[in-house]
Amino acid sequence: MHPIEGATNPSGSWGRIPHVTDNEKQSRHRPGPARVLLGALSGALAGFAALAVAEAVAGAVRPQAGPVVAVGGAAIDRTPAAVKDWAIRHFGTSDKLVLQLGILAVLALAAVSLGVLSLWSRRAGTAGVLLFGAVGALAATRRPDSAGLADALPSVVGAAAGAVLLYVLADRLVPRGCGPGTPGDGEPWDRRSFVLAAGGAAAASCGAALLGRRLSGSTGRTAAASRRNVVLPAPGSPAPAVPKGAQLRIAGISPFVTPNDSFYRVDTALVVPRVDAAAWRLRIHGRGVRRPVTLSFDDLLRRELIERDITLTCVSNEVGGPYAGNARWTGVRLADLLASCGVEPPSKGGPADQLVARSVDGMTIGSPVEDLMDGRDALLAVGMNGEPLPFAHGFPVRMVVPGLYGFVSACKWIEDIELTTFDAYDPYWVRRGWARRAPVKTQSRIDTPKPFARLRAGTVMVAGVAWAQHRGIDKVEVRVDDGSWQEARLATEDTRDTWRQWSWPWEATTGSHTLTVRATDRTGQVQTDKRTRTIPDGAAGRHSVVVTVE
Ligand SMILES: Nc1nc2c(c(=O)[nH]1)N[C@H]1C(S)=C(S)[C@@H](COP(=O)(O)O)O[C@H]1N2
Ligand SMILES: [Mo]
Repeated sequence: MHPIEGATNPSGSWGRIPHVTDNEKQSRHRPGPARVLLGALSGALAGFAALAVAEAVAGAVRPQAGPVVAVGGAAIDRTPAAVKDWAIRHFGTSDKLVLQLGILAVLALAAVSLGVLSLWSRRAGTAGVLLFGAVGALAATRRPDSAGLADALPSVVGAAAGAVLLYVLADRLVPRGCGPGTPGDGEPWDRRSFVLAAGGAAAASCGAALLGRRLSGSTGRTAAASRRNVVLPAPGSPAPAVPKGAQLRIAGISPFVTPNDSFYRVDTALVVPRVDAAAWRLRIHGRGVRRPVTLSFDDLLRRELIERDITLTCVSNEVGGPYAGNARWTGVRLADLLASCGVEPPSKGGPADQLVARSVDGMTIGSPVEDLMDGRDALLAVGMNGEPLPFAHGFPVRMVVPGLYGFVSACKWIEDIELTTFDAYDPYWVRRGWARRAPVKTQSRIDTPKPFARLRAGTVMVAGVAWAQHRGIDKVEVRVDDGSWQEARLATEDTRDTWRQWSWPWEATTGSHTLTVRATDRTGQVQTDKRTRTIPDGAAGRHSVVVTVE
């Protein structure tokens, strides 16, 4: 370290430099480690200030317009399906946390680099900060749920704050008399002024960050209060009690009814939308809608409610995967609501064959109108297992349709229903290579024993669930290694829209064994053994589990 680096300048002002030789000028272009460190610190502080201010402004404007959420959302929308699949497989529902941490890591690295860069050129450093602001602003305004130019505000204001701060801090690291952007370690610099500016900025940023939390928290609190205030009326058409025999008493089997807090969650939302039910509206319009309507949450609750058990499955579920759940849903029959708006299915001459549901976060999900009006219990659901929908599962209102994968039917946080045609409009997932129409494929899963379990020889209960929503499951068979198929015992059927548990007692013999399961649905279709990928319309193939018997 240069001896003068640590020297205190009592006045806190710049020392005078009487004369600078060319040689010394050269050396000023190479700041020593201490100053580089302070440059990096300045960058980090500027980055933190930019984010904190941006989030505070977003808290006031719209939480979804914050740069991290906006850039993250844009990244999700642009991620190729294969990468998204990989992320879901490896990180499960933490994939979004991983993405957010990744964005923050990139930002931190960029901020630190820009801080060091500004030791040479303050202009380049601040321009870099503004460039990041522009990226955030662009991402925020181009999101499908963007409210327009106002969404650019958080990133723009944040970046401006960060840029000014970086300029000010870098200014204090550059000795006077060297000309702009020629820092040198041999020169005294404004240490006290730097510490004051840096400390003040850090404190102000913390204040902005806290303010941002409070502001976005208050919209969340209004929504939470609106959810607490919901009293679901008793359904005019309640679901019959689940038959006793639908739930087998076997350790390790998926419970027949999936509790809300363990129900799988799949969506593109980086931050779960928190919608205020009191302010929520649903608009129904489009082709063949003779009486377009806009409904409030109370309007919906005043209609006749029905209650149905429906198993929901995700097209991204691998064979044997976890993205399936069964719940008791309360809601309005979508077919009745559509009929009351004058909508007719294509088979009765209606001009629209696709219903596009749009959510508050800009998701679009298309379902065949014919399926929604063919007599099945397609729901605009308001309740899940006896309580208002949890925020993560679509509060205040979502769609649930028996027999269709979630990505073509189960729009959460729904706010708009447009009747159109498959020719005229491709919704979100279709634009990313997934199928336009996707009925659920017949599937079965071994829940127990677990893969690579070590078992004792003797009787082992092999058990799991099988589903073929809206067709029903008629048979499940299990086979050990290359042996013959053995018929499993089926639990009592609740409805053909729900999954069905099954079990088979196995006389396990020592050695390594492969257990395989297959289901047959009520149309007589046996679950295929031909493996297909999840994209475009769902994985096919049979689940097997390898175990060791000792
Ligand atoms: N708004 C919105 N709704 C959505 C999605 C989404 O990304 N955004 N994902 C769909 C998919 S792919 C599935 S499988 C189901 C999952 O519903 P769940 O999270 O309640 O289990 O929601 C559907 N509805
Ligand atoms: Mo899905």
